[in-house]
Amino acid sequence: MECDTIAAIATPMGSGGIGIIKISGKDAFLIAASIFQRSCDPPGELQDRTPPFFSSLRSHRLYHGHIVNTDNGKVLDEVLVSKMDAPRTYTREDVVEINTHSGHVVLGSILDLVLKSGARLAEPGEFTKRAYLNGRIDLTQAEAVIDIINSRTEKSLEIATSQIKGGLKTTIESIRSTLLDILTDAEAAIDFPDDVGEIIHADEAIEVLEKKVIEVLKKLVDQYENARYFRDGLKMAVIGRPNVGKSSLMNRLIQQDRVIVTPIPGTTRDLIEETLNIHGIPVVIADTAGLHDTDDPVEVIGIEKTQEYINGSDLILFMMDASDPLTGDDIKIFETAKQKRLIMVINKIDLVEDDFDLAIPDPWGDIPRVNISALFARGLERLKDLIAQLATGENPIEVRNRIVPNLRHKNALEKSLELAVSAAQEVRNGTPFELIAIDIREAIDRLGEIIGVSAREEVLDQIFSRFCIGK
Ligand SMILES: Nc1nc2c(ncn2[C@@H]2O[C@H](COP(=O)(O)OP(=O)(O)OP(=O)(O)O)[C@@H](O)[C@H]2O)c(=O)[nH]1
Ligand SMILES: [Mg+2]
Repeated sequence: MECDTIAAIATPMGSGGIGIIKISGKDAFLIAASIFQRSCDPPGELQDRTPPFFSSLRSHRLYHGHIVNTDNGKVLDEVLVSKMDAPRTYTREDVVEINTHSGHVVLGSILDLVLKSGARLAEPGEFTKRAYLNGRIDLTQAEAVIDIINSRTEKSLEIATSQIKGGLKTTIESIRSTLLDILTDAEAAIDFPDDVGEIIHADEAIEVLEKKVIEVLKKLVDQYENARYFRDGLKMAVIGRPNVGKSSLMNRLIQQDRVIVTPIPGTTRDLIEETLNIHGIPVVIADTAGLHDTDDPVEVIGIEKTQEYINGSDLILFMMDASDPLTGDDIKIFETAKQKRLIMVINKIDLVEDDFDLAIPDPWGDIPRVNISALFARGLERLKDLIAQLATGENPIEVRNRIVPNLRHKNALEKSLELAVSAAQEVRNGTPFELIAIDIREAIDRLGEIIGVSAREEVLDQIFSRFCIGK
């Protein structure tokens, strides 16, 4: 267990009302005592401070005073200091927070002083990592912290806050404990082969596996699929021939004249990304260069970039011009994107009759389609509904209080699901308990990885490296 004392600036750097420096670890009070002069203390006492000074202050209270550089007696700032005794703290260690005025120089100087006084600069996410290592939160809750910080819409925030309450952890713990019960029986059956009939009832074991393990795991995997875009965001590209109106749609959706629109085909040459919120889904939308056969070297690069972007996208808006019949270029564009989830967007319907229907090849008939006019803002709500529906499946909008695993969780859930299904089948087939126990033990380990009871060091490193310093 790490036990040195760490410190970092916990607020964003910049000018503002308040900035916070956080110190956590066994020497947090000693360090703070050596640089903090309470308003009610007689001046000049800092060097004589001994650990009992800070320990005598009441926990979870704010104290007014000044940060003083003891080397030269210089006052760095007027501050409020909070002292929090372990274990009722974020990290479960002794914690001090120094509330200073927020400015680059003042925060930097005070942090320097704290580091000189014996703390080490915290790594990204290290405070939260300690909260996890000291058993205050599990891994899913630690991940929820970073999700809360990074939430881009209210809905993604809702998911993250429900996870920080520990919903996923409780569900995983309950599946694990069911599997542990079965494993205990299986091991007893191995040790006492003569009493197998009394120890394990195959039908019961299968039913428990089905109802309490397999069904629950399947539901969690489904929930990942249905709601992951609220959490992770959706990457979407608008593609089509030159001049069909891609940039006009992008500008409409983000409600800004961000991209140049002209009647000249080939206006957009580079790929331009923006973010927007569609029914709570954080969407990254990219306007792309019109795709067609060309020798223009600039356009060729733009087209290559578009093709690369299509591969990494979750959803493609394939745009066509209602006033212009399809060409070979449209067919080629369809071919490059057909592996992806597509919406056909027929633009410029202001130029055609109301009962217009674009003639499209038969195989395109099943692809969701929407008629719009980017110029006159028609059909945009329908387009947004369709995007949300395609991203989230049946019940797009209701995510409140749902447990939504992330990709790391989902991979482990799928693996344990596979193992549970195979264990149930083995019980059915009368496979020896030695083999069944292997599957069940591995399923338990996989689930343990999610909450962190059996997580490897590199998994932890990967999770905590996503944090900023100071959290
Ligand atoms: N009538 C009408 N014109 C539109 C509509 N959408 C775009 N336009 C016009 O079509 C022309 C091309 O629009 P852009 O948005 O630049 O088209 P683009 O697909 O981005 O074109 P490239 O960047 O060249 O590939 C402009 O003159 C737009 O004003 C529409 O819904 N109706
Ligand atoms: Mg354009």
